[in-house]
Amino acid sequence: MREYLKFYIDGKWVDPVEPKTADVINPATEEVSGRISLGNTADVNKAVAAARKAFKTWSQTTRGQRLEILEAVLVQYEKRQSDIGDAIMEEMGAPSSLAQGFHVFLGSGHLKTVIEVLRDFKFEEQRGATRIVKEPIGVCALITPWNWPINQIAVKAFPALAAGCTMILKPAQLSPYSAQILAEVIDAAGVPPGVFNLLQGSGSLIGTALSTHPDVDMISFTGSESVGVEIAKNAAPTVKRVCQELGGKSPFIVLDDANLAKNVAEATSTMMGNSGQTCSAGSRLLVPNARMDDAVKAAREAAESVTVGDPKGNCAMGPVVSKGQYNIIQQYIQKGLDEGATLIAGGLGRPAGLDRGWYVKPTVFVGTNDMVIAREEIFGPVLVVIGYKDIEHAVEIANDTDFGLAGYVSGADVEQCRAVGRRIRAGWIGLNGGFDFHAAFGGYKRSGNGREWGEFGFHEYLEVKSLLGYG
Ligand code: TAP
Repeated sequence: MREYLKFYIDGKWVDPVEPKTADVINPATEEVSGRISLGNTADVNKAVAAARKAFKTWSQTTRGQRLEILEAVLVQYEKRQSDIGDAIMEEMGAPSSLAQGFHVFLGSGHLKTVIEVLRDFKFEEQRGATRIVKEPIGVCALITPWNWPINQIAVKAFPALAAGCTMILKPAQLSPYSAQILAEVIDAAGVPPGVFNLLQGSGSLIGTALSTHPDVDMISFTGSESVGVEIAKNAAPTVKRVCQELGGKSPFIVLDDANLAKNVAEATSTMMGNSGQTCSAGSRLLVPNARMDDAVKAAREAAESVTVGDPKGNCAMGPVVSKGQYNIIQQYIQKGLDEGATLIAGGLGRPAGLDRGWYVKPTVFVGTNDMVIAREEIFGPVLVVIGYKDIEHAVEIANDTDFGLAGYVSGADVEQCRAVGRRIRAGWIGLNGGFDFHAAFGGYKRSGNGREWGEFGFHEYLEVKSLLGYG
């Protein structure tokens, strides 16, 4: 049993102002795996005051001082990687290989990238007689979800530290452990008191207290569209910057010259990774009508070969994060059946032999782009295959969505892939695969308004000042 009952405020582990705890449930067993404290507005006020006080000095540190601290954080992170991986497996159900692998790797990858960017980042430049100076925005509230818990914190906290900001992190109640260990890492690295503060608790209470707080300068939020909108409304009266990284319903276009069986199989198994709980998942698979039969065969085989099971064991997919998420996904599968989509793999209920734990069958439908299952973010292992007539039609379907987070194109003709990629109205386009920590990550349309990762993540945490008559 884990017990994380203290918050990290002003460089110390402190009790909440009023004791209140909540159980954390292991989604693989439905059993209690530990307890956390839940904060209230008095805890928020303490954390914001600490961050405000620390901003005076942290914002004035040199690039060299911040690099030294970030390098110390990396050393401590690398010492705790296996603890972080275990925590992620236990809190949100990622298979051990994934939690210890990609989840943990994303944290250190972002940190190394931030260090690399900070070495050369231009905080000042001369433009004619004007000096442009980029300064830290101030006290930032970082509100994060449970789906890639360390990644989501890393893309906010590390660039914020590098930019000279101070912060209060509020992770999701469903994934509190990895955040606590990260706070231990930050403490062990010697980050000065008040620069990084951690509170646990409900979004509707402490998330709202942070969003409305007059002494918080910026909110960086990743999660659902509805909460993103609420935060923006709550933040409006104090004119805070609000950066939103929201959901997606991203198209994966397989072009007609592609190795269809291979690409469809890869797209299907990738989409099922992390139990489909990835905002940038290619959850609409667009294939040429003329090759639909082959696509169905490849998608069915790929979905049926995804091994679902206990995250501690050797499986490709664990449970989804919670009972609530399980129920939402089941409702969407039912909706797909009701609206006449053709089920080609998976379906309602748990996979055979898995009676406890929030396990979902890797599910594939063939449907049309007007169906609810093709329009709303399901956030589970549910893929919709959609046929297209020609490239124009594929691009039209790809862009016929409220979202614009990601898109994927695969095909043999590289120039054609590039041309199609350019036409997708989304912020992150994979052309025959590819991964880059320096690429900007963020959405068009209702997928958000910010850009994280690499150098782009720095800009979120900076104000731009013009000193006229400088030169
Ligand atoms: P959200 O409700 O959006 O939660 C994300 C974070 O926001 C959590 O830390 C949450 O706190 C906090 N929060 C909730 N209400 C808040 C408020 N009024 N003010 C400030 N912060 C608030 O996501 P969820 O419930 O975990 O998942 C619901 C759906 O959101 C999913 O089905 C999925 O579609 C989508 N989702 C998208 C993403 C990405 S990366 N785009 C990630 C997760 C979920 P709590 O600890 O109280 O939850």
